[in-house]
Amino acid sequence: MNKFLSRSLLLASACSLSATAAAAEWTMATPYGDASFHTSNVKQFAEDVAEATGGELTINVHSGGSLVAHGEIKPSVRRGTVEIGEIFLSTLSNEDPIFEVDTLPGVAGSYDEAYQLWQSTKPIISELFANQGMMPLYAVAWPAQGIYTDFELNDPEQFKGLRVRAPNINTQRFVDNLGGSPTETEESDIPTAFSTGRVDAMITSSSTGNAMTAWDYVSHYTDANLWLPKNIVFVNQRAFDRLDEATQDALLEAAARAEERGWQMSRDDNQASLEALQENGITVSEPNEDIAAALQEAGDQLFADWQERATEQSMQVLEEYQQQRGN
Ligand code: PCA
Repeated sequence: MNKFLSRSLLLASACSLSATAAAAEWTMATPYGDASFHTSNVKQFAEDVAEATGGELTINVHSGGSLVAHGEIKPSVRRGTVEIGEIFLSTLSNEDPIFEVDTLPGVAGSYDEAYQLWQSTKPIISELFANQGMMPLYAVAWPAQGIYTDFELNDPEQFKGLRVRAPNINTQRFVDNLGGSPTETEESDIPTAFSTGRVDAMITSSSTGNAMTAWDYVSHYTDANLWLPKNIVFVNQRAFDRLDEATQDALLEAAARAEERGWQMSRDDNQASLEALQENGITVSEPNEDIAAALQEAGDQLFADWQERATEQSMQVLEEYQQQRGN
């Protein structure tokens, strides 16, 4: 090799080395599939970050639990084997009851209230994440939860023994209170749960019903406006600290935009999904009086049980939120 060529090769490799050292590449694990608006939002967020940082930070999104199963996403981000993740927040309820406050009936029954609840609980939730070396970036609500059945739901007796798919523990307790038989099932396992006869019904949103083509398994959606639970996106603090300040700022700014966009996407997707369900033959209706009363009773019991479990700090946060909400 002549002298000139070897010098330019050396230079070239030095340049690419410094480029790799400066630019960060992150792995992001999410639990929901590509048909979910949360996943579209995450992907847009990753694109925004790449653009705003001029490629200094690339986030590679692995959706639908394809890289890490839902239950392993938080531990993986905590360890730092994955830098950033998204989860259904209330799945952390066994760690602290504050994580399931958004899956309680009567606490927040509209997008505005759900957003206010997020603002009120964000400091305590951020503190709990910080204690484990992680930082929340943003959270977005799902549309209100309702009940999918393969019959017209018009009598509370129909809940007796009904095998209902639920996305978290609190929803399972709710089904129990109604006299049904709950099973916790990931979104990706919904089709198999129905086709193998493991469940007859499910509690989830218009959006998930639409994304999972609920019309293949059920005929009715009772739009019960139970609660608006959230997904949360969070980062490993050490990975964040390794970024230079400009990149950190760009990431936080993109996260703020993702949060704002996500709440609007949720509202829009709710409308679009309710239409899609009906276009595909699902009967959508509100609960009749008897069903509404049964849901109320099961919900009151759920709330009373939560109060038993809640820490003083969580109770205080909830009371402050309720005062701000105006009752
Ligand atoms: N969809 C997710 C969580 C709540 C929702 O609407 C699910 O059912 O798994």
